[in-house]
Amino acid sequence: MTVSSSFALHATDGLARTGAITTPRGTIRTPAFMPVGTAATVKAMMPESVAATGADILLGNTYHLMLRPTAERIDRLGGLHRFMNWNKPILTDSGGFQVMSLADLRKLTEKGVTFKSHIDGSKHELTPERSMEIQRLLSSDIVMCFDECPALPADRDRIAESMRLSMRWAERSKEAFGDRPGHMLFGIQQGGLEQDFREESAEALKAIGFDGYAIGGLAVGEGQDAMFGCLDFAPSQLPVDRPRYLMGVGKPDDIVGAVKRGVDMMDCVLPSRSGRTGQAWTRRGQVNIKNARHQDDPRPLDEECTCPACRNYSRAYLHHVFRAQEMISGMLLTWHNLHYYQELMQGMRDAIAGGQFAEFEARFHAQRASGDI
Ligand code: PRF
Ligand code: ZN
Repeated sequence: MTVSSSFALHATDGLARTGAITTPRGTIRTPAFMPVGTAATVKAMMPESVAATGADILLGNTYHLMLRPTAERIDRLGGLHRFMNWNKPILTDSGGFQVMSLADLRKLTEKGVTFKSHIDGSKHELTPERSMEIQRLLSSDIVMCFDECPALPADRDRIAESMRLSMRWAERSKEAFGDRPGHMLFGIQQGGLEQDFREESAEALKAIGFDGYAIGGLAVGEGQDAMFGCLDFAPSQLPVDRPRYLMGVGKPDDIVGAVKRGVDMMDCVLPSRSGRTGQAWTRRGQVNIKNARHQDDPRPLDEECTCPACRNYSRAYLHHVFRAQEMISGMLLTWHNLHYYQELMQGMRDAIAGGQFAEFEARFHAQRASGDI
């Protein structure tokens, strides 16, 4: 018997969609937010705690894991799920984007990219074929095509050239991925902010055929207005019956705006990273726990939040442990932030299912504008 994966749309409200991706490792409720577990850990969180926040799926990174501890070692130890003790689905990014932002001495050719490790300076090569092999060794449930994208702003020629290279790599990725029942391969649309290039990219990907389609090349410095401008046309260029994944987004208001425009999946380091730097995200806005105004405050971070940081601790305590650089500071704030993000996603899923997305969005913005934090 072959175990297959699929996407079912349950309801739409305007362009917003809710549904579920079924995989042999579990169901992913959409719109979904994927916490980032770059180096086989969501930093400062035990995997069971990540699951308790409501996450159905994590993101892992080819680039980091191929360098340390290596994909071959993870494979010998039984795959990434077993290695990190996370039994639900894992999506892995393909490495090209991280090479371009993190590695040294990068050289890009038709074949792929060579680079030096940011950890020890050792030399490596990533190609579409090698990226597919690494993601297979990692036992990834959702594999991303190997792609490349320029930082914005970039001129049209550079954007077109890069997008067309990524489309040739998408074809090689599909060929190298082969037929793997129970695992999904997602294509990645590129083309900067240019509607015609996004269209060309979408057509190229649809001709190859993927289990899902990502929107890449956004949130790379263009600003929210420009990103939303692109999201006003990009999702509708992709198949209606496949999941759409906006890569590397974002702040809570970016996420709400993306879901409104037809996006089903997102990932971002923001809730976990900012938890470790003392930033909390709440329905009433951002709280900087470093601020001295919290040092005598007995109230929780968010009165309405049911996470352990808010149920069991005061702002004064969270302020103290941050200032004292105690490890529990990053643990509690990361837990709160991931809990808040997952509650936001659940709120959107319920609102879309009930035909109330516009009301949800209005309330989301009104609560943040109240400034009552
Ligand atoms: N491609 C890949 N990973 C990514 C991106 C991309 O364009 C982005 C852009 N925001 C984040 N992560 N493969
Ligand atoms: Zn909380």
